[in-house]
Amino acid sequence: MDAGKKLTFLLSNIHLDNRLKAIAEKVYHGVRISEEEGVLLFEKGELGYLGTLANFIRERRHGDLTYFNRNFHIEPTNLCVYDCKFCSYSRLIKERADGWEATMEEMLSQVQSYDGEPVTEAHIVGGVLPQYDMAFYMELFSAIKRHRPDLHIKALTPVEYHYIFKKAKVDYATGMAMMKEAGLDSMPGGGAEIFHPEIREQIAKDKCDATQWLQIHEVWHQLGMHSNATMLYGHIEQYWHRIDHMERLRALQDTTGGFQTFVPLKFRNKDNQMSHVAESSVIEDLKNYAVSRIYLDNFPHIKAYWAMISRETAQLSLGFGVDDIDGTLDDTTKIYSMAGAEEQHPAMSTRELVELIRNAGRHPIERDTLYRVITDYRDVVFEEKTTSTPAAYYQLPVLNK
Ligand code: V47
Ligand code: SF4
Repeated sequence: MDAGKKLTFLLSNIHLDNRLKAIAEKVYHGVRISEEEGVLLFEKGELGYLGTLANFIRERRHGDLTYFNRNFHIEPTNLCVYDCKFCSYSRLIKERADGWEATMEEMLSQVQSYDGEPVTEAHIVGGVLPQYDMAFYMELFSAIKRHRPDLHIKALTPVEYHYIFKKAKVDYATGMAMMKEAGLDSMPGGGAEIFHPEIREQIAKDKCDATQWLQIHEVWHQLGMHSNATMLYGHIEQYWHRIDHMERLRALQDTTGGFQTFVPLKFRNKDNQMSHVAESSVIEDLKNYAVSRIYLDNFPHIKAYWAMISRETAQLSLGFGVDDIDGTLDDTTKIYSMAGAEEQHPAMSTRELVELIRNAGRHPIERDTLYRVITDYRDVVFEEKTTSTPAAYYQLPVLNK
């Protein structure tokens, strides 16, 4: 049954709660839902209902198309002046022996190691340290562009920008314009966590607040540029905090239109100061993707970051509003492996990503960071897999008589 028929079938269900039916009507007619309705979806919407609504929206926007890209991460350092309670990755400066601090040359040689490879994006993000200041990042971006002008630089979050601009005594608009001039192409969605101060102050005290995070994205969008937004969920927040978070994003997007993708990030609890907090279930993760798709009616894409939630959950999420699963990664990020994600060395070949999407019944598209199509895999056939295992391996052993 197609997504539209499923939704009309759901609307004809006489047992469905009237308030949920009213939300389904709104979704069917493309009408925006309110904050109260968003909370109600979390509280009362069961998985099948939410999936039907979210998949209807996803297929109305994208059909079966499911996006991925070829990317790698550069993580300059895991030392950080901040002390976010959920972070398994960072080490405070006093624990310097336990961390890494990459030099400009090391990061450039990481970029050079992809020479001749069809990667399209370098995602640069890490801890916050005084030596990685505005001048350092401007030189890094320029040097990457000199070496490989076509490589898209998706780098740093308002957490770093707020810190380096303050240190350099420049305002956000001037600072972001200078970053653009140096070669920055887009901003990833990190550092958003949960915007509401009631939660933010408990888990991510001292770093940029919600207003500053949103202002930096706003000035970036005003320069005609794009960015993503994340939400770290499934810890001490309540449903209304999630909706409050999405509401602030939806309101800014109404003004600028610069966000491309919303990336819900499931809290992972290994080796951090919140290890006593249980992780959310897969059902909860799927509900969260679905509500995000329904609530954020002005965001083009919803991403499931496969490295964090496992390949199987990424496949499932494609039926719950998700249309993007991030990229190849090439084992270049430690943020989630250190926090307990299933993937200890996250890397997938293009073929594996394509097959993962196809096996979920969807149509794989390799995109660049701005969602321009690089390869449509609808009719691409891969060569048969070869095996290096000698044929003799398959022979039955000769039994001794
Ligand atoms: O801001 C840190 C999160 C983010 C944990 O824009 C954790 O395409 C869960 O923003 N459990 C950085 N999450 C990563 C990020 C990102 C990732 C993939 C794609 C994009 C994109 C952006 O990681 C941080 C923080 O919210 N994080 N520790 C943890 N224990
Ligand atoms: Fe530092 Fe980012 Fe970790 Fe917070 S989440 S401690 S800002 S690296």
